[in-house]
Amino acid sequence: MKLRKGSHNASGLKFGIVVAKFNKFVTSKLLSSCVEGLTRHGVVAEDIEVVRVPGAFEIPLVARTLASTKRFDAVICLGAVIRGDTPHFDYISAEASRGIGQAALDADVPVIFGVLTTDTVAQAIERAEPTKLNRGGEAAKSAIEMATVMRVIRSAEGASPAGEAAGKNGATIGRVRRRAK
Ligand code: INI
Repeated sequence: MKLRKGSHNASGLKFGIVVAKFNKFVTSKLLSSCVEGLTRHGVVAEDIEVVRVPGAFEIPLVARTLASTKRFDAVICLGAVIRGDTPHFDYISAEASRGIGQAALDADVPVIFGVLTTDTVAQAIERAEPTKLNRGGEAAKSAIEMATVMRVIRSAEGASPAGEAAGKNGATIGRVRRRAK
């Protein structure tokens, strides 16, 4: 059995971030935690590009466009859809999640779902708070892990079946030794 995994060393990697302006009191916190998470793992400010869109509904098109440029190792989508008294929530959250997933598949680049979908404003605030659940920081970590594991998988495509190789950014291409029975 072979084990392929990413790493948390993101130096030299480039990230695009799409952030919704709707519910900015939440999404601005997601954005700052996300940028902080990236830089803490070695990403420099010049390698982060942020695009603002009106609401979560608009995220997928911009995410797909950014990802398709192939200028980024991953694209991170940040938004906050908060349930109200109408079915609006269901349409927007469904379209955002479906479209973000599709963007990754269309562009063949990791696209991370950092969109909160909550019943209440309090839940959204809790999830955006840097000292609490901090979904912006989590999105950054997922993006780094996906970017590095994709590099590993792609570099393994041409590797010899018997060989072991060290991936870039400390990621692992190796063999899992079988345990003796
Ligand atoms: N957009 C959000 O990002 N979050 C919401 O909670 C929200 N609500 O509740 O309406 C929302 N609506 C705007 C939507 O994303 C589009 O920007 C708008 O419909 C224009 O296409």
